[in-house]
Amino acid sequence: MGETHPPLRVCSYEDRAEAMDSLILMAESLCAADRGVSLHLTVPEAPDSVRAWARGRPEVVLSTARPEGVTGWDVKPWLLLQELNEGRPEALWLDDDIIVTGEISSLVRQFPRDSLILAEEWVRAEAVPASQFWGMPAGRKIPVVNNCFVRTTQVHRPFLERYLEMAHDPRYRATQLLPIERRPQHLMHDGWLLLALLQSEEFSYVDFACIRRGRHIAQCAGSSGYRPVDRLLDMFRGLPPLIHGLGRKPWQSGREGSRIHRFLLDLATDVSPYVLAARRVARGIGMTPDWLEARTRTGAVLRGLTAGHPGMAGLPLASIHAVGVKISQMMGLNQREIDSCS
Ligand SMILES: [Mn+2]
Repeated sequence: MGETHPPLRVCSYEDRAEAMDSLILMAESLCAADRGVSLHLTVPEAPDSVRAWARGRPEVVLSTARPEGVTGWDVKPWLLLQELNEGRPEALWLDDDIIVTGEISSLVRQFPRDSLILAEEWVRAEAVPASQFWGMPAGRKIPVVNNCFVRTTQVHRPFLERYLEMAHDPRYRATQLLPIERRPQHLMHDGWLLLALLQSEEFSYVDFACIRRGRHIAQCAGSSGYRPVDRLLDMFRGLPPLIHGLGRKPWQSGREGSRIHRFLLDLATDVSPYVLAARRVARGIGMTPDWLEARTRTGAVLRGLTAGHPGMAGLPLASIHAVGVKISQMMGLNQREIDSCS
């Protein structure tokens, strides 16, 4: 007889009106793909669309009050601590720009019980030293990780409390008001608070692991965060259980740049694995947001030829892009470029 586990508690948060569709699509995809989770969504003043969706899913708890003193900047440690403080053995933060296509509760079980589980970044790079700024001597070198996926257990409470404290720091808060290109590296976004803690001597005892880019999560940054070889293999082994639409959001229409630049961005959006996976979920529940429609004729053709397969439609573009990325890696990709996609 197999071991039985309590449902894995997943939490997420959204307070931007333009991101409500993506929140519903993440939540719907998670509940449909994984019977082993319970989902706690915190959506201050949730619109009717979110309330109506949640009513149809008994495994979902929707909190509509704004937690006191919580903003978009410190929400992750705050929500995770809330779940752990209520006595749950573990809690997982999941970004809402993700589509879930497989069980993540069983994915989590593949890792050591008390590992802090994060996600591999779309590129491999070592994180610049960030702990010294916080007065913490460095203890170890770590790779840049992506905190779209943060699985914590009771042993991580001191870590999360410090993370929350750092998120309240006025120096961090002031930096978050600056445009991204003016922020120093070590204060770029809340992921860097987590990296600083992991680097520090004080928290060097925290055992952390990452879900794998490609096999476990498609990190859809530009066209090749989800590599051509993985796209081909996934035709046979199935899509990765998580598809993350990091970087530019398809519901934000950028109109800057030259005509060709705009065309390429629109085309990349049309064949984005995140957008195509989101479209499948939306169809299943009769949702038709504009941002899932093709913007270019080429994109519509590629979708048609591949029956809208999330990995295949973008394969030609990803292959061209992968060559470009190889060249920039040989020339030394700088960290700011990596960060601008988180
Ligand atoms: Mn994200």
